[in-house]
Amino acid sequence: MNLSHIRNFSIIAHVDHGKSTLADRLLERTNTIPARLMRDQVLDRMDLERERGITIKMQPVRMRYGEYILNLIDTPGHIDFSYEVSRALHAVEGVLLLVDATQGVQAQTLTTLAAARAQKCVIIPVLSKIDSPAARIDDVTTELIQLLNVPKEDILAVSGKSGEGVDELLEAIVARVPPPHVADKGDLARGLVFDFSYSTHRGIAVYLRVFDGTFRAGDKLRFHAAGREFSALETGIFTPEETPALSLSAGEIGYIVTGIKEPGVVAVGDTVSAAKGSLPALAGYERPRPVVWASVYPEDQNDLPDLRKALLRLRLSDSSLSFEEESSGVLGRGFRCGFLGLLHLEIVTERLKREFALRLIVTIPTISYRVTRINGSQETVYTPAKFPDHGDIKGIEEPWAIVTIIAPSATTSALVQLLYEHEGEISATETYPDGRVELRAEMPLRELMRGFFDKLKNISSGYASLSYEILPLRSADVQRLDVLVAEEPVPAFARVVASRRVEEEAEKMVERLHAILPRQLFTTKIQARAMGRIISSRTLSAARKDVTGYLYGGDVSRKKKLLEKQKRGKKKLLERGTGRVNIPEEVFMKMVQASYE
Ligand SMILES: Nc1nc2c(ncn2[C@@H]2O[C@H](COP(=O)(O)OP(=O)(O)OP(=O)(O)O)[C@@H](O)[C@H]2O)c(=O)[nH]1
Ligand SMILES: [Mg+2]
Repeated sequence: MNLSHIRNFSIIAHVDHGKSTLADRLLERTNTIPARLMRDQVLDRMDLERERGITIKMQPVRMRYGEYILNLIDTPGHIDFSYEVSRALHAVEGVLLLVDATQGVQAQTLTTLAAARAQKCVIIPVLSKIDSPAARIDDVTTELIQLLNVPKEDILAVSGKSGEGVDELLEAIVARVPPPHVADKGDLARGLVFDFSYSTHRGIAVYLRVFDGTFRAGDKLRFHAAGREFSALETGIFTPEETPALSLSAGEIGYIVTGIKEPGVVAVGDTVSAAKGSLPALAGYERPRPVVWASVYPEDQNDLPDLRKALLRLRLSDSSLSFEEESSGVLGRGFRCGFLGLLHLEIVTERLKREFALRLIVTIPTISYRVTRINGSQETVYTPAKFPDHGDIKGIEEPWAIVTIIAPSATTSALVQLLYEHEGEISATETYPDGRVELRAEMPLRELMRGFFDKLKNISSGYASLSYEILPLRSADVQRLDVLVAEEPVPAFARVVASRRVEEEAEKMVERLHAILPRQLFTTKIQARAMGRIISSRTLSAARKDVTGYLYGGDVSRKKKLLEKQKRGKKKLLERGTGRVNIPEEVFMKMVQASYE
């Protein structure tokens, strides 16, 4: 393969700005996908992607354009999947930075642009959706000129609907994206793993960008970090299906089938090279740091091994997922999982349910805290029930985030108010040519995860966009809040909340439980406790309930059956940790389960 004829590029943009639709047109013009197989956003191959109309996973595909080979990687726009974008950027020399002409520059435009610059990718600015009657081509062009400091002629304009501008775009890709640079290191092959796929009979296929030499089927290869050797079963390219090719050479993007079946061996960011070679590992990428945690339990404990298998399998197609086994007295054994955001959490649990037919309990997501105890020892706590007693704590730290919000100017005052309510500290503001404001603020991650996105959507009628990056830990003023039923704390109901909101939260939780907990045979106190003090309390009056009362006459066996059932119920409630009160399953679930409304 002549290197000067290869172009590797990625499409990056804010969510919904038309990346996958533009990819459709590129695939069409290059006859990569036959017309009969073409459909909207054809690279969105997962059911969930198609149903929700969003891209979740990056997708590489190779196209032929005249004498050129174009390797395109389509990326997701949603912030929760930015790890996909960052990995894609390691494999390419250029990006199409798409900006929706009806929307203008949005928060993720800025974040993905910064990521592409950090990778030294050539940036081709492209206005999208220019066919739309709502397109503001001149305004948005001006925005891009300001943002990128480029002449107007550098900005392309396309429609993924009509195909307008796509031919010019293909020419620009060839002209502006540099061919891959390959240092002459002789014949030794070396590549960087950016993704995987898995199939039961062939095991793991690694997706990689080749930087040196040539890979062929039969080669003896080695993973550097994993320290594992294997024999390449097949090399190939993406059409977008995995399609065998005789070899993969420096500068190309493709896959190698490894035959390795056990999960957990191969990681993205690892280097694959000739087993006997002496080339050092390529600079990989950091594992992403989870932002929120939630526990996932099988509804039926017998499904635990299946859930473990499913998580390991899912991690092969989602390398940002992390998890470890844990047990909770109440829910049995399960997994504490780390996610890159709330949408990521939702997508992962949905995939576990669908792709692996599992019935799951997912707990309310929380963030992590770094706690220093009185004796000086430090730990990261990501389960509220494990948060130490207040008397044992010397200091607490929590992650902060810097958020970038772009919003219509009419919402500015509501936005400032919202930021204030969420402990946000505004650090910079800027006004765009079209009057929109860009606002940067620092705030505790905890506050960002407390419904901030939804509230932002509401106050801006959906016109604001948000992006964020995690900052180092800062000192936190938070407390553990416990809920007690009949004077006994229920560990699974514990939460960590801001000191200034502890009373409000306490009231809310007590109210909620009071409203849904059935009356018991005795008067039952429902309380919330923080810093060793009861700060909210309600009393549930007693209800006398005789389970056999309505059975008159002599149906002894039925009566017995009911009593048996009652006994079993008692046993279950003992297992639930509060000996005196039966917290029915559905009440329990309402209190601990995540809900996405
Ligand atoms: N009018 C018009 N609509 C478009 C165009 N391109 C995309 N759309 C619409 O915009 C929406 C989003 O398109 P996608 O191609 O899925 O956007 P995306 O950038 O891939 O979205 P994510 O991958 O989720 O970030 C869809 O409803 C498309 O039909 C275009 O050129 N013109
Ligand atoms: Mg997409």
